[in-house]
Amino acid sequence: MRDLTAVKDALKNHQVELPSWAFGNSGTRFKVFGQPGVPRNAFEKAADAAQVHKYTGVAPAMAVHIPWDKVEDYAALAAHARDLGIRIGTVNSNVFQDDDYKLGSVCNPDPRVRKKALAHLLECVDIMDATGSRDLKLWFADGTNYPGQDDIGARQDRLAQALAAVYARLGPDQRMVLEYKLFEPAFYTTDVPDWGTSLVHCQALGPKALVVVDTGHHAPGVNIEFIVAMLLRAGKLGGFDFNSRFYADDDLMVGAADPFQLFRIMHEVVRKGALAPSSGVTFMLDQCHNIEPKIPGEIRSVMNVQEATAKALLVDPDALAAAQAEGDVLGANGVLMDAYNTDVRPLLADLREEMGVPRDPYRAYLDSGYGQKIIAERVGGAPAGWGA
Ligand code: RM4
Ligand code: MN
Repeated sequence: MRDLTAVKDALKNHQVELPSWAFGNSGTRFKVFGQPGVPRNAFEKAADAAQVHKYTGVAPAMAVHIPWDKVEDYAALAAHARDLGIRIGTVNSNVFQDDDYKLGSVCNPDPRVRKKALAHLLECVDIMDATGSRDLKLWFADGTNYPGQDDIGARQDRLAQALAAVYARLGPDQRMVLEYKLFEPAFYTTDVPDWGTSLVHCQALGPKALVVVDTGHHAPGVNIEFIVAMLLRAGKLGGFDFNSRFYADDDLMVGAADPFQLFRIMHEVVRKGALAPSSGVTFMLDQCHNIEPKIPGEIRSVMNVQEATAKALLVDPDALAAAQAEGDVLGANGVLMDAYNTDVRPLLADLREEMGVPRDPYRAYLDSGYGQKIIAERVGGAPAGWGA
């Protein structure tokens, strides 16, 4: 039996960061389906993110995506977030939506395009200075579609050069996190396709460069918790982009497709003491709500992360260690499954009551009338979406 006070304390301190873009319109590769009441700008996105925090109590940061969240005054955006009880988190760069980037950004064979991409990344660090954000998230759509299209090694050299320039620009408390994705939009080579490539670059750069694991960015069947264990062992796990996928990068709500995988990942995190904010691991969501309502979708995801985390915290470490040491295969697996099969929803409801938030955040939000209010108020203007 685990000490429930310790489990609850760990859960109270565990924070989930929300992506601003989850509140705007998004879609599939074929169609963006607009929804009424979506934010028109980053200020309104922060208001929606603050709702998720209000009802869950554990989501006090909103990541921004530049230029989707471009504003005149980033310090004012940060102040607005603070007034709403949240903060601006990770700054996500975007070097994949400009005509110039057809053949890549920082790996592009054209030095003019590389320079332009680097200037954007450096601008993102300026924004971090203004918002007080710690992390710059880098994801590159760079790659090639045809054998012979470009030199694989030369592209890595160009990448390393750009990363080094960004690294040199980071302040003492700032970090850069490099995300990988196995394929798409490039289908022959992708310049940062896997955690190994990301890790090699981060290790060459230094302690302020870390790997970010987007759970949707792997081939089916990949053991993500193994990657997590390896990165934690190397002190190189910067954070997660949580979502679910049935195929690849579906960006569905985390814990929707495979809650057991999420539990296994959180078990590695808990086991390595990486749950608390002081561990430096960011637990971010990276989702697109195309057919589901956005704020409830984020609330559901936060609750799914909490359920997986609570179950991971319920694993009895002594019983597990003893079974492992004895080579008791079924006993060790049983310890894990006992925790996974525990219904933690009553525990989480009690925890929320202690924290002063509703026992059922999802229902409380639906009953609050906020969804109807923004539909009535946000009339006119251009709804925020994937376009810059
Ligand atoms: C990418 C990647 C990034 C996200 C963009 C929108 O596939 O997951 O994290 O910023 O999509
Ligand atoms: Mn991502």
